[in-house]
Amino acid sequence: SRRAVVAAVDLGAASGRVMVADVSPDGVSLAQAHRFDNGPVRLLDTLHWDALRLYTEVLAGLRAAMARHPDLASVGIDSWAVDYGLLDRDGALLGNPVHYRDARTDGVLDAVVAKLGAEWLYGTTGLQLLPFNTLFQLTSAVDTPAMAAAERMLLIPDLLSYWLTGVAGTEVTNASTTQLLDVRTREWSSDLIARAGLPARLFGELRRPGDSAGVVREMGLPVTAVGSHDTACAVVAVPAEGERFAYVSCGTWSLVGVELPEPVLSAASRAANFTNEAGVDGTVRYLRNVMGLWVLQESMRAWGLSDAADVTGLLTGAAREPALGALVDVDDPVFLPPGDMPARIAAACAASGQPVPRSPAGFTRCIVDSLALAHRRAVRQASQLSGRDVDAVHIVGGGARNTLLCQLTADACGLPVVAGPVEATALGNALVQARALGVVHGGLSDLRALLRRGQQLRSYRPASGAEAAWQAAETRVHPSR
Ligand code: LFR
Repeated sequence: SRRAVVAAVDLGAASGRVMVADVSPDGVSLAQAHRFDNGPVRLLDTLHWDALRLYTEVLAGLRAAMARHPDLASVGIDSWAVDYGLLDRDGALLGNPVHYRDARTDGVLDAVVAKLGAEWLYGTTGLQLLPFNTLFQLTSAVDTPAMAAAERMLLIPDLLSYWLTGVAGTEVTNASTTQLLDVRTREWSSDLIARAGLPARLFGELRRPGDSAGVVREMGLPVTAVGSHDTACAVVAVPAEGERFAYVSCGTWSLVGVELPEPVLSAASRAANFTNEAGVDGTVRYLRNVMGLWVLQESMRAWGLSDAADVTGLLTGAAREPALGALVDVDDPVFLPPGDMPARIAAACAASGQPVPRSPAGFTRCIVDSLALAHRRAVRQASQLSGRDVDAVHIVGGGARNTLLCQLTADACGLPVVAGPVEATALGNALVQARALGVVHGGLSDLRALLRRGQQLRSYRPASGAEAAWQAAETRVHPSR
């Protein structure tokens, strides 16, 4: 057929949405059926996700989408990576999924790396070392009663899909973020699983984007596996022409990198902590996690600010602040956990002999400048380490709305920035479904060409002569390099 209406469920750390996409070879139009807040729930000492509430909201969104579009042909689900639920032999959930920012993994990365060897681990999985990778979360929980009873580990999108359909499966793009997949074969590394002392029974059969993944029992709606990792969907929807582009998938995190046909597993790549995550169509998402707008979101929480108008106010104020004043290394792990973010930024400024920002606008400027600097660093390293020339930087996701960040990223990188689409993740999710349904055809470049028709994109030219100041800023923040 020439057209399909599909639902894209996209769960982020701060909010979830159910979008409806009308896809045809002429383009995609997107509308929101349901949106809800998401966030951690602290029970005693542990940060959790409220998995049953997520399920309830997803179902409410699907009902709303169905009511408006009885011709809905399929649904695809994506979310943030690495987090999971454990199921017992009856398929029951063993405890609430734990949030990746929880402290239970403190020190675990170092212990596992000491045991397995950083080089071997990188050569096997191709993954950057992040303290919350599923490998480390599972290791931290290996002696718990839940683990003893566990028969299956399902990542968040697969868990929701299981509850909707009764069918358990594991989608490969998200599985690649666990640090338990073999980067070459894209199958579970049984060797690594054994050496890490994890039960092999937890890791079930893998499915690929485009595979069918059951039927939502309540409404008979087919589920199609997409890139269930949100970043995999977002990269599908980078509206680039050709291959000489870098992307910043910019939301709670900034995922900064390039798309490659093969992984890069060099010593330099490992030292720079670049990751080779599995993309749609066998591509490699060669990128690094930059701490992202989390730093601003968490500062806003400390200031008692939360809505879109508050962000606009802060950014307007920040734009009037002097450029490249105080700068911090946003990727310092000190900024990872929840808590008083302005206090941590102030401490970092003071420790490096810089003036401490004095107002929310001042802090916001420091955050946005520091983020643009981190984008520069990651774009340049991605290009150098992979040998891929980059002519433009695409910013997709919510951060594409942040005009200050987009302009500063262009200035810092010395490259044109193309901003948008804001809803890249939902668009990538929908396009993979539409292709599986036979409505659109071809590879990622064809899907991207289709996307360029009709998306509102905004271009930013780098300010001339800005590079030297950003080069100097880089030396200030990373003096040893
Ligand atoms: C972005 C993202 C990143 C992943 C982080 C934690 O939403 O999925 O790709 O590193 O969340 O899961």
